[in-house]
Amino acid sequence: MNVLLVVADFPRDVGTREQFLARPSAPAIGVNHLATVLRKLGHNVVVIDALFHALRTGFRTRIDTAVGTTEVLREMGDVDCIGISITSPTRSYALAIARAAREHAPHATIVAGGPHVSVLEERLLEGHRDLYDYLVVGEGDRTLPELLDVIAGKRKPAETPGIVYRSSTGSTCKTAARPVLCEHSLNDETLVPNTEYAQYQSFFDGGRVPALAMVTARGCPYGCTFCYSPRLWCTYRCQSPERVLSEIDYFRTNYGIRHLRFQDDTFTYNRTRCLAVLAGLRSRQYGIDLYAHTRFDCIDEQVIEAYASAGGRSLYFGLESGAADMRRRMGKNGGVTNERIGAVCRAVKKAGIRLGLWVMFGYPGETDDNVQETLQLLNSVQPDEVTCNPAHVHPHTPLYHQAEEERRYRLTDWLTRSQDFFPYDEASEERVKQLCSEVTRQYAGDRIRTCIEEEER
Ligand code: B12
Ligand code: SF4
Repeated sequence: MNVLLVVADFPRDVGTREQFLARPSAPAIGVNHLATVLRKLGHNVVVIDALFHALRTGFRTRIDTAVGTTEVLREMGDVDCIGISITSPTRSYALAIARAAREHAPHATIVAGGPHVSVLEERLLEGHRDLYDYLVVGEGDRTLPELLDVIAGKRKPAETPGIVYRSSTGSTCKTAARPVLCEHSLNDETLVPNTEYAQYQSFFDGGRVPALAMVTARGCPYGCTFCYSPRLWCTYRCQSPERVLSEIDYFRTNYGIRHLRFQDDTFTYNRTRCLAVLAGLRSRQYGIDLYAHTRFDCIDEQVIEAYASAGGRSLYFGLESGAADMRRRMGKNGGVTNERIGAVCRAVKKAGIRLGLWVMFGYPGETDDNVQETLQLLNSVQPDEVTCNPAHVHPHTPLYHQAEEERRYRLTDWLTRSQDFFPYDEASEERVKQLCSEVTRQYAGDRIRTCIEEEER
């Protein structure tokens, strides 16, 4: 089958210029992985990754995804299936892509997948009956190949778990949930040298250095109130150290990668696995620079040392607030004190690793004193990079349920309202954005600072 997979562009009203620039540039792992799976089954697949394009050019150039889709559809000729990957903030771009697809490939089947689809499920189909033919809820690794069989008439939709579709009578049907991939499958089935990466060889941070981004675990065992990851992935599952190292070996040998960004939600969560991966990397002496994300309550000095000696360059932590009470409200960092946070930050810096922090302003209940506590903590630990976000509500998170109870938002708002993001408190949004912008700028890392300076020249 001829398949086009499209990743919608980055949302435009995310907040501040600095926030945009702070994004790491990395190809969309999920869609490229799906493309590799489909190609292995003999399908012809083209990927448009508009998010990556925006990221790698520091948002200086953007692909209009709908226009891009139209052009690629013309080049591809007959297309059987168009798959669109959607997050909640990119849902309006996804609609534009679907409209372009309907117009220029009227016979193609349009399938939507990704986090936003798993949030709204059948509501999304009911809201856009003319645009989407099928929705894939949850992981697409097994569902999408089966769905192509459905489209080819080789399989019945009702017998395909994990989809939403319209029956012949026009009613909306949802099949049984697709079980998530077990760890064994994560090791086996996702052992696809991601051939798509060939086209991304020099993506990293807009530079020319061969690099790789990997997600070596799915799910997060924690429960931060603003975060959709735990619900999206259900349970935490990780690939074995051997599996992780074999993929790195592959990309080192074939593409000479020199940077590696672990996009796992909490890279150090499984301490034994993490130490084994780091020991393997250290012994290989590839000299690959590592970037990873984690939390203050699942890291210790030994892991920090191991990370540094395996090539660790940057570690990013979700600090979110300098006020212990706010962190507690956010379900963040399991009671870790400011003293402990300070000690971890010092250990990271002492090991020669760049310290990156994620901070959130405008969370419900945050006072001016809380903001001052955050600024003081930042001042005392002197991070190398800070990325600030306003408190945005994403559907089906605990924060959303709070907002829903307070009658701020309903799930259907993500169908009817056009803004990309929903600030928890719309009245303070501009002030919060300004604060985010100032703090990100104050601690801007070299890459962000260069982008800002280039833009201002
Ligand atoms: C890496 C990452 C980023 C990178 C993206 C780099 C890149 N080019 O991919 C950066 C830092 C730029 C980023 C930015 C943002 N992100 Co982000 N990000 C992630 C993260 C940590 C990993 C994504 C990933 O690769 N996952 C692994 C792959 C395998 O999963 P996947 O892409 O979802 O694909 C699977 C399924 O969803 C499905 N699928 C996906 N697409 C499709 C398409 C079809 C047709 C089908 C059938 C199936 C399918 O099948 C895939 C395989 O199973 C996730 C959290 C997470 N753990 O997933 C958040 C996450 C996706 N981001 C999120 C958000 C909110 C954002 C931002 C809005 C943050 C902000 N405030 O600015 C921006 C907006 C970006 C955007 N375009 O939407 C949310 C989305 C929530 C929602 N309701 O939509 C998530 C889930 C985080 C969270 N904890 O809530 N992000
Ligand atoms: S630790 Fe990170 S990924 Fe996990 S629930 Fe909290 S914010 Fe989400």
